[in-house]
Parts: sequence; C-alpha cells; structure tokens
Amino acid sequence: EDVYDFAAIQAKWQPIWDELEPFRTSDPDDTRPRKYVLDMFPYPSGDLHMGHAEVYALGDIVARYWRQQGFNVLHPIGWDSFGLPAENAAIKRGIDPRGWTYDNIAQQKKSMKLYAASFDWSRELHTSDPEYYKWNQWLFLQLYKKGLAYRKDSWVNWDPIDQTVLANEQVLPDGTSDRSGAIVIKKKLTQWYFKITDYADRLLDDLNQLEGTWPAKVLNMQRNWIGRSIGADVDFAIEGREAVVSVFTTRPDTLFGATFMVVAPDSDLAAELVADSTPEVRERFQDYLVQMQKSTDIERQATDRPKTGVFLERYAINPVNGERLPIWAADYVFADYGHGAVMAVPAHDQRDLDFALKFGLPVRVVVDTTAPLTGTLPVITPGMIDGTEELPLDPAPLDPTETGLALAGEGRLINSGALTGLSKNNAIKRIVEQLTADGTGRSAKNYRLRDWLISRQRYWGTPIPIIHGQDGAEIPVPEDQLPVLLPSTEGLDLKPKGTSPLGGATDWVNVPNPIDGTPARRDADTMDTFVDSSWYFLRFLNPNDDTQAFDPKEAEKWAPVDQYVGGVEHAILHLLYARFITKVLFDLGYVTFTEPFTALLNQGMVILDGTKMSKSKGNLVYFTEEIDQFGVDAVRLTMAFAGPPEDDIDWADVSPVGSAKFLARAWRMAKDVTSAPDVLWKTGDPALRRVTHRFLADAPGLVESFKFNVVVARLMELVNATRKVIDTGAGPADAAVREAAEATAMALNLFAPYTAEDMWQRLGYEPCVALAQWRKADPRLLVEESVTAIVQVDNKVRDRLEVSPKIAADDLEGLARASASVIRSIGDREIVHVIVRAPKLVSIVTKPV
Ligand code: ANZ
Repeated sequence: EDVYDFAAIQAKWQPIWDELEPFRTSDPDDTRPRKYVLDMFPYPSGDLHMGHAEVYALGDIVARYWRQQGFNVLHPIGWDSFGLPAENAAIKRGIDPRGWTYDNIAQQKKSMKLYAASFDWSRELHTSDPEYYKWNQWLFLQLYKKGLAYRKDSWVNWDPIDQTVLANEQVLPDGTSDRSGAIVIKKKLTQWYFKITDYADRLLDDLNQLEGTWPAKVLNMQRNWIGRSIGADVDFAIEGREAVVSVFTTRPDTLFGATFMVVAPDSDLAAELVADSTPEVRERFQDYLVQMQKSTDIERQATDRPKTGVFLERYAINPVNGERLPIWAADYVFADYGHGAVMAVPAHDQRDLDFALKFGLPVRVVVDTTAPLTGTLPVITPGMIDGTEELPLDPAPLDPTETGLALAGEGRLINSGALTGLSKNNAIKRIVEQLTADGTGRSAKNYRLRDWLISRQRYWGTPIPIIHGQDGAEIPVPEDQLPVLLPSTEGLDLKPKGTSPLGGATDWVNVPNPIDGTPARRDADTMDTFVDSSWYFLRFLNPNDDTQAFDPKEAEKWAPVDQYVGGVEHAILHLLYARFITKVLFDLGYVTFTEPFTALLNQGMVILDGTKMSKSKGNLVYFTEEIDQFGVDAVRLTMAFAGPPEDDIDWADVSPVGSAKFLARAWRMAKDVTSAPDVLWKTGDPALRRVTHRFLADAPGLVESFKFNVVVARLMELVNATRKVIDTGAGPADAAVREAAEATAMALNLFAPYTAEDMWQRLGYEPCVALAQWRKADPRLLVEESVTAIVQVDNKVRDRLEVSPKIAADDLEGLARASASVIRSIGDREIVHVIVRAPKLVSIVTKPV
C-alpha cells in the first residue's frame, strides 16, 4: 500500500476502467466540440512489439489531451487482419490463416488493454470479418460502376517467392519485394486496377491543403510519387508506316537538336517496328529483349548504367525540319511512361548523350546555356550579348561531346529556325503553339503515378465480387448478394503457384451466371489489403451497421480525422490510397470532404544500438518483457520522454528504470499530501504555486506542438519543486503542495495513466482522471518573480497586486484600473490624476462628478 507497486496499480485499475468504459464515444446528444484522433491500426502478426508501444503511447497523449481540453474525442482501434504474413504462417504450419490471425488479435488485444491506450473498444473492427470485407466489395462495385475499376493485360511486378503480383509501391528502391525480399521480376498478366491516375492532379494539388499539418517530408514523397511533368507530345512520321509515333517531351524547345529516336524494347511499338525490319535486326532485337527482361526497372533507371541498345534500321521524320532520325530500341526508355518513345536530344539530355557517345550518333547544341536571359535581342549567336558585347567565354569546354556533360540548364536557343534567340521558356511556348497549329503536337502532362494494381493471387483477402461469363463478360455480383464469402481452406492448396488458391475451390468458384444462369466462374483473385485500410477510418464511425459501409451523417459529424498518428513507412502507399478513395467517395456524394487526414504525426522507429530491431538480427526488445519489468507507465513515459516523436528512439539510450523512479516519486507526493497530520488549508507557498501555474499554462501549447518530451521534463521540475516544499518547506499540508500534486496527476494522465489514476484517487477524487478537465492557469501567478504593488485610491490602499519587477508603467496602471476593489472604491467618481511608480505603486486621485 505504501510503496509504489506498478503491478498492483495496473491490476487494480484495469478492471475498473473496463467496467466504466470512460472512452466510449456514443452519446448523440453530446454538444462538446469533436476531435477524431486515429492511430494507424496494427497488423496482427504475433504480439505487440516496441514499435506499437511507441505509436500507441504517442497517439494516446493526443487523444487524452483533447479530452482534458473539453472535447468529445473519438479514438478507435481495430485490426488490419487480412494479408500475406498470416497466409505464409498458415502454409508453413499447415493451419488455417483464420486461426492464426484471430489468436494473434486476441493476444494483441490483451496487451493493448494492459497498455491502457484510451480506445473506444466498442468500435473494434477486424478487416478480415465478412462484416467488414463485405464493404470492400461494395466499394469495389462503386468504383467499377464509375469505370474506376477495370481489368487489363500488362507487365506486372512479380514476386517469385510469394508468387503474387506487387503494386509499384511495394517494390523497394533496390528492386526487391517489400514482402519477401525477392528480386522482383516482370510478368504479363490480366489484372484488376483502380484508376488512381484519373485523380493524379487532385492528389497532387490537394497536398497544398495539408501544408503545415503534415510532415514536409511526407508531402514531398507524395509529390514525387505522383510526379507530374508538364511538356508536349510531338508526332513524328515514320518511314514505311502509316501512323505517326508520338513522343512525350518536357523540352519541346530542343526539337531542332533531336538526332535520333529511342523506343522502349518491351513496347508494342518496338515489336511492330522490328517486325517490318530485316531478319538480322529481328534476331539482334530478340536477344536484347531477353537480356533486358533480366533487369529491374530500378536498374534500368540508374544513370550510371552503361547504355545498351539496338538500331532498328527504321527512320522517323522530324516534323519541324524534315530530318531523318534513326530509330533505336534501348532499355533506358520505358514502355509505360509517356508513349514509350523519346526524341533523343543528346546535347541537352544526359541519358541521350551517353547513348549518342557510345553509338557514335550526332550531337547538336541548340540551347546556348552561357547566354544570359535578359535583354531583347531577336537573334543571338554564341559569343554575343545584345549584338554588341563579346562574351568572354570559350565555347569549347561546353561542347558536350568533349565534356560528356549534357547542357541541361536555362539559356537561349541557337540553330533552331524561328526559335533562335528565344529564351528556353519562350521557345517552349512558341514551339507548342506552332506544333498545335500544324497538327503535329500539343501540350501534354505525364505522371509517374500508375494505376493501382489491386489483384492478388492469394487466399487471405477480400474476394473480388465479379463473375466471369463463358463469353468473357464481367458480371458484378449484385449488391444484395454481398458479401462473397471466402470459402473455407478445407481441401485448398494455399501454396503460391501463380494463380489464386481460390481457383481450386471448385464449389465456390463455379457459379451460375447471375444474368442467364449459364455456367460461370467467380473471379478467384483477392484484393490488395491496402483497399481495406483505404477507408477503415470511416467504418469506425458505425462499425456494426450492416446496412451501409458507413453512415454519411456520422462522417459529417466526425470526419475527416483531426489527428492521424503512425509510421513514416506509410508515407506513400497507404496515405495515397486513402486520399484517393476519399476523393472517390466525395465524388460519389458519400462524404463532404476531400482529404481524410487533416493532420499527420509520424513517429520514429524504436531501434537498438543504432540499428533497426529484427528477428533475424536477434536484437529484438520484447514488449511483454519490458512491461513486466518496468510497468506500462514507465514504458509509456519513456516513449514520450525519449525525444521529439519523429526521431528514432534508441532503446539502449533510454532509461525505463529512471521513468519508473520518477513515477514512484510523483505517486508518493499524493500519498504525502493525504497522510499529512495537519490538513489545514494554508495559503500556499507562492513560489511553488508559480511553478505549478507556469506548468499548467505551458503544457497545452507544448502538447499541441508534439513537444511531449519537454512536457515530461517540465513535469519533473514540478515534482522536484513540490518535493522540496514537502521535505524542507511548508510541508505536505500546504495548499500549494496539494495543488501541485493534482496538476501532476492530471498531466500524468497523458503519459502514465495508471499512476495518474491512483494519485487522483488518493487525492480524494472519483475515477477517472482522464475525464477531469485541465486546470486553467491563474495569470496572476504567471509572472516570473513577483513584487507586491500597492494600489491606492485617494491615499487609501485598495488592492495589492503580484506583478513582475520588470512590469511597464502602462501595464501596471492597466492592472490597477482593472482591479475589482479599485473599481468599486472609485465608484462613479472621476479620475483626475494617476501616479505610477512601477513596480511598487499606483496612486489614483479622484473627484466627484
Ligand atoms: C527530349 C528531351 C530533351 C528531354 C532534353 C529531356 C531533356 P520527366 O521529367 O520524368 O517527365 N522520356 C519521355 N518518355 C520517356 C520514357 N517512356 N522513358 C524514358 N524517358 C522518357 O521526363 C520527361 C523526359 O524523359 C522527356 O523529355 C523525354 O526526354 C524522356 F533536353 O524529351 B525529353
């Protein structure tokens, strides 16, 4: 009873909270302003780990904070429970992924409850429940109806270990799978896509709304991922071919410098051009293609990769000057970007220059990058500015064939017909106008973003609600027949084999055509689990509603999410998909907002000795062990105290022991206050009161700017100051000590809820401290040091003010005039004179009116 025993405190309060459900958010008549605080939901692989311990500690600070500030806070949790790890574990152990998944959920839930994050458990959801994935299928059908879900044949990223396709976003920069680590290869398959590219502009432009509330790093990653390029399409006639070939270029101004054309070897265009070429070319090309397919896109993009290619012995005609340009196939050009073909301008594009130098192709400079851009000279030749001044420049070092460096910068056009003399930007404008007028070109935009491939050839996911007729027709499963339930794994071979295991569920896959009853087959692929997490924040609003995915009225009330908290590993995929689906739902009229997450906080990682923790490295710190050893509160407090939330936490550098000691010290304060023999309410130590009120005043701003570690440091100061007064000052019965202990309990609610609740009870309050409102600081106690200023009215002392010794005369006079007793004693008399001697005296002289 008398020593701080975290295990006993945890065991005491957990059942009480379970009973009281203080974080249940359901009262429809609640008139408080609302906040939706959401932590990224976990994937249930095994028990919670230290990464979870961090995110749920930090997110909970925010949720608990807003409750104390008088908000009705929604803080739900669920499980992202479909996905490959469950399936792989199931295959390895020969068990059902369901059992594995739901066992892990039970374990995680137990840990999460012990961890005391302030979740509304009544809203818990699992994406692998039919009650949830039914609505994934509904969502799919809404996209399908709008033409935003479609099937196409294409080269896809293929994970040869997991034997499934991957979204572009799942291929890591080194060309490996973010799932299995395998080198990702290309394979041609018919797959389902969501048409996210239709939303590219909005996904890009709306990022501006998030400026300042999302980390700048994430905004940049999203911008680069979408990768909008503004330029032009230019049409080149092809000798011996009826149709023109268009190329996308961001530098149409360099058209006069084009000396060859390059097509992507794996494009249909290349195949067609080769088909009409010589047998030797065909053979060389085939060898090249086979060679190329061994390399990843990342390798192909590498700028330092030696250039390779095959001359196709075909020619394109430059629309501006009729020049004949040889056509090559080379792997630095990609089939799925722009038109899969480029006009090569080696003088001004480094890849083209490397290629030209290797294969002896001509290089022609058409932009003088040494010429300044001011001045109004219509025609300029190298070495001249405004026709008068000699440029003191030797053009020789700038020759790209000698330096090996393309001239990429700004400059003035040379050797370019009517464009000559124009600045780069004016030349771009002029040439696009001319091409448009001639019908040989037009302005164009391109995106790095590709459509979202959502088919997976795996079992443990949401079945795609489409039936394929014998005639190849796609028939959407009627909405009233949803959900299409996953068949049981009984008799199914889950092992990856390149086609979905669901295809082997004969009874499930063979169904009558819903239109005419003829034999038909269900689509056997399942959806990427990023579909599940793209809208889960809406399902939390009414997770048990079996009539709709979410209630638009509830969405109106609660959404978008005010504060989203989670790992930066989701900076692209999950956030982009959620933003996309939100915009689709907006267009369909289901929600009234276009961005799902108003503010985003990314926490760093928990690492050990400077390295990422992982099972394979054998440097895991186990959640349960830390909790058992130091207690929930000490672990949570350590997470908050370690540093700014976005920084990584090196678990070797932090001290949960120190946190536990601090908590014991804080807890003892409450005990001392209430066991003091003399409980007379004394005036209160003014110095301690000032520390307390300064803390109460500063903590909110610090929490709102996520400086949790600073709040903890300030709280430690407060506890130290209080201890001093208890031990060597006025003693535990001083009113200032009680005030400090109450403020401490209130603040600890953010970081150490068990300790806080126990203190709160000892201080004589009913649970729950989490629902108590933050005390307002008394402004009079916020002055640093104070002196007493006397306020006289007609030579009689009417008030004493605690003010800063540095107070300005005007401020002091203002305070004096605002004093209630001064106002009362002046009554309706008129002030004739005010003498101010800051900081000590204000003397007011009046006369009757
Ligand atoms: C001629 C040119 C001249 C180019 C010059 C650049 C500089 P971003 O900015 O990424 O959009 N390109 C077009 N389609 C391509 C493809 N399928 N595979 C590889 N490269 C392709 O890049 C646009 C530029 O990349 C285009 O502008 C084109 O090269 C090339 F001085 O056209 B440029």
